[in-house]
Amino acid sequence: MDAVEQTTADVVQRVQDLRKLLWQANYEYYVLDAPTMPDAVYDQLYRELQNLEARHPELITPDSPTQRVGDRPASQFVSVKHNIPLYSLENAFSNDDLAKWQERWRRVVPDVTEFDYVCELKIDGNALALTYENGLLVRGVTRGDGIAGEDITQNVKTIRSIPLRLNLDNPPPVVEVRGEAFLPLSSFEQINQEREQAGEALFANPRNAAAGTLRQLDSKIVARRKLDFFAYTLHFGSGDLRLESGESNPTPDSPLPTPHSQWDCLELLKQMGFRVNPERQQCADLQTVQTYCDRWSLDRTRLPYMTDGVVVKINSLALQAQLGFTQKFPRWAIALKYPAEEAPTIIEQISVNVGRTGAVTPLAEMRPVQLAGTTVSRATLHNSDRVAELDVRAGDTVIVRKAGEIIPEVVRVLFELRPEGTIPYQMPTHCPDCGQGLVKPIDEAVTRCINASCPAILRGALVHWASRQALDINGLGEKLVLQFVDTGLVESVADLYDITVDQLLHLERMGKKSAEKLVQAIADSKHQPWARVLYGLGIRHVGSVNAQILAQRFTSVEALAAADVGAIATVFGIGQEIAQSVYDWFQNPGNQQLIQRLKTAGLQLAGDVVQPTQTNAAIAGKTFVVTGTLPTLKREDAKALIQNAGGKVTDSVSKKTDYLVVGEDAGSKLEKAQSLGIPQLSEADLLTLLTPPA
Ligand code: 1X8
Repeated sequence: MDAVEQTTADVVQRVQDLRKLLWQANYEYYVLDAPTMPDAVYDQLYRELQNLEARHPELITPDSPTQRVGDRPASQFVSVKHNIPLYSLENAFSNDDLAKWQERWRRVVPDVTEFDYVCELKIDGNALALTYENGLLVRGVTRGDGIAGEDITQNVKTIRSIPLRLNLDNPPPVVEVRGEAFLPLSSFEQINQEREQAGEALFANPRNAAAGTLRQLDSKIVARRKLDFFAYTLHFGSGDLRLESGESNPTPDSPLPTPHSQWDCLELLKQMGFRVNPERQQCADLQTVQTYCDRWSLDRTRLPYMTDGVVVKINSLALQAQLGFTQKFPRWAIALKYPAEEAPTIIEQISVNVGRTGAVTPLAEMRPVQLAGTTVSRATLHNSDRVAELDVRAGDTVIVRKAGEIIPEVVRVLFELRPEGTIPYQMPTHCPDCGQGLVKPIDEAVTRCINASCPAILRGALVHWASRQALDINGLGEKLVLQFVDTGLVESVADLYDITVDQLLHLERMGKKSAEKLVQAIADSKHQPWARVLYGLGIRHVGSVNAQILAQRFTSVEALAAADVGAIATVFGIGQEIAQSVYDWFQNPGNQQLIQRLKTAGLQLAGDVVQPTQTNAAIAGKTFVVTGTLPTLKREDAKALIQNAGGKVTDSVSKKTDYLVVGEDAGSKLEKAQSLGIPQLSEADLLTLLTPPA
């Protein structure tokens, strides 16, 4: 059973707590323009409340956040009713949702066999409706609640990418253009910097900064803030929908071509002088749509503006008109959202894990939740200081985050939802694996088990030894390692090389074939190069890159073991702390013995590392700038790798920069590189370049 089993009284409480939290979030979002709750978290808590209310309709109250249709515009601006409502889009969260959507709309028009889609990026901004009369911009209105918005014409006119006059010789009497106003990331950062200096509250994200800017009463301030706009729909006339296929031009003598598709509309908008997002794509089928979405869920980090998904539209306007709208959404379009990176869930228990360095890490065991496309049920709490800082307890509702490749972590506790009777978490005083007392140096955040023969440390060391970047022993995973250690078969990494097929046959679920395969895989690992062996030893601060660098300079284990800290630290890219750690490791008699045994077993403890410098023309002599957070490499490591391959690394982007290596949250350097047309590399691209041709 879950730690927090819910009775009816609990349900009443939960419903009330959820409402309070959502009210507060709404207030922060709509009134203060300073939200603290991520949208994905809001959506999920909202859905939880909706579900509870569906199951207990007697609990629904008229003021529940679920009962609100939309928000009214603020009072300072004049409210304007839209001629055509600004619909919101139905959301899809998976390819499955997308396929269901296609099935659904196809059932409405069973005779339609030929169709295609247009994919556009979903800009995380603020929708605007712009009205042009006889080619002149006369009104700009926010989306508001979709029925009525605020007239912000003066502010709209400050957006440089919105034409004040359409680029048409014979403009139709009335044209309505819709699109998304947004703040480029660089402008957002600049505004927040200025606000910080002025001691003002920061905007939580570019969308809110844009919303706050559009609702500024002083349009001079708006003008300074560099809002931008992408146009995406086009309506003729003041009333009903856009042209249906076959309908004549709105002004018969105008040279305006009649659009028959969304694609035509985008082209026409461009012709009329609007900025149209360049990443749009026509897609013949859902397969192509999915490829587009997959690509942009990754590549979006390279864009100088925020997107939160992909909008998929049926291309044909005739088909769009045939399908029409539901109560809330167009049937002919859907928004595929990028997988959420933050979500609320409930902590069932806090446990600890002892790693291969003896570091004791508190772990949150949680109700499984979907994050960034995977199911997450455990998250790291890092260390006891962090647990204390978060004040996270079993039973708490928390927000967990998983971005891309990053390990899931607990971001914060929703204290409003804390049940009665929880107790603060206390780290264990003794190792859960070997029972020895744990140690936490005063000046360190990490609690450690320092028992060299602790089975947890041994297990970690073995898993690391067998891992892909180390000795790459196929078939030796966590489950088997657990058995090796529990049965006492393996007490050191070196013991792996003495294991026989017969010994393996005594283990659970181990057949002769797999036993032979494993013994062979272990034997094969003896051919792995010295740099990998060095990495496999698991010396603190010696990741695969540092191992590579060290093995390149010290071409045998004897040379490395004989070097003093100073000699090690002179290697480029290796700092004092790393050097000390390597030196200390080799001073330990247990480690010296391990090296002797590995040598006897026949592992490669010497050898030249391939010198990419000599063969790698792609890197040598080129100038690189590294920016943002890379998925696996530290920025310093990436720089060291480039320099070791003969490349130059500088800190600022200029015309002389050959490549920009870009990670997440890249800022102004990325913008500058884009403006100079400097090619960008992902970490994967860089590693490919670094790999010397075979
Ligand atoms: C909202 C958005 C649309 C598009 C881009 N960004 C958005 N935020 C687009 O169609 N290119 S459409 C839309 C809506 O209909 N609510």
